[in-house]
Amino acid sequence: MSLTPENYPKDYRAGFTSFVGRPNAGKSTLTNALVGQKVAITSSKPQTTRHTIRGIVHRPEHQLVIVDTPGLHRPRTLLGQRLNDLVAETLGEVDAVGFCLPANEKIGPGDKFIAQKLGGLPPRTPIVALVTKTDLVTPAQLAEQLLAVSQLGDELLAPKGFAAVVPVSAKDGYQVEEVIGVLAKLMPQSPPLYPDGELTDEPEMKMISELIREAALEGVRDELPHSLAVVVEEIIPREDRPADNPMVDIHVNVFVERPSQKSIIIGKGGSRLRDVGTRARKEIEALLGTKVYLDLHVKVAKEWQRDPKQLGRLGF
Ligand SMILES: Nc1nc2c(ncn2[C@@H]2O[C@H](COP(=O)(O)OP(=O)(O)OP(=O)(O)O)[C@@H](O)[C@H]2O)c(=O)[nH]1
Ligand SMILES: [Mg+2]
Repeated sequence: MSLTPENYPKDYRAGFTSFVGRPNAGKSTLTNALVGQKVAITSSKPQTTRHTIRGIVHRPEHQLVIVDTPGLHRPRTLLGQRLNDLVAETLGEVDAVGFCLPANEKIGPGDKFIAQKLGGLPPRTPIVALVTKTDLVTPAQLAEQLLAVSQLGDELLAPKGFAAVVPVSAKDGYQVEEVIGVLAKLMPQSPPLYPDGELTDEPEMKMISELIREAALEGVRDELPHSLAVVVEEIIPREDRPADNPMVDIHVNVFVERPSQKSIIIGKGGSRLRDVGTRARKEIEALLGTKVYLDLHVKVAKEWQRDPKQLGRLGF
């Protein structure tokens, strides 16, 4: 029998945990691993996540709503500022925080900056340190990092420190279930917040634009990842298709900030853009369960990351 708000175990727990951390700390990859399906795009480029994404973890005894957030960093543009504000807002509304720190990188000023912010949260919000990417270090290095992380908590989150320090690898699945268990214990007793089987509340349009941005991020460098924005303009079911083999046309604008970036994205004779389209299309077809024709247009939106009007138009 499936779980409903009327029928659930008496000691059932459900609530929200926000993942925060520096750009690239592994927040989105861990969110996907906990949910068991891709709900957030990931990449080796910093600032991949640009909005909060909810991923829902269902277990018989509890439901965990993970709120993945953009990486916190010293902002250099209006976009950066808006992303930091978004994270700060989110932190006020959750039952617990998962602070992600990569096992393979020394704790730096960026992490201390975040720990200080977390120190300013209401004292009842428990903060769990999640030491990510453990597959990249030796057991000795991991032990050292766990100690350093605990010390960071004792220093900057006094008097409580971290509620727990949990090593995890989203890549090989090490301790993924453990993370769910530790966080679930910190959730309040509550009926389920989402229906059984619902894994995210991301709108389809948003998921599609994100999958295209993920494909476009691959292989670009320097400023370009930051300059990319993707907007799905229309999704139109193709007419005259057999009922058992439908197809949709998806019209998409890919924005960059400079004409030179436009040529990079398009590539020689359009080869790079075609490649991005092919990779994104496969993922979108899997998501929608129908054949897809992707129509990608690259446009220049000058300095959009610094321009309030254009940021608004792009949904920030
Ligand atoms: N080896 C290894 N790599 C990982 C693991 N988790 C994440 N990564 C890699 O780390 C990079 C960053 O991962 P993301 O999940 O996008 O990081 P993020 O914290 O969401 O980054 P932003 O959204 O930019 O703040 C990607 O290249 C991932 O493949 C892990 O457990 N092991
Ligand atoms: Mg992310």
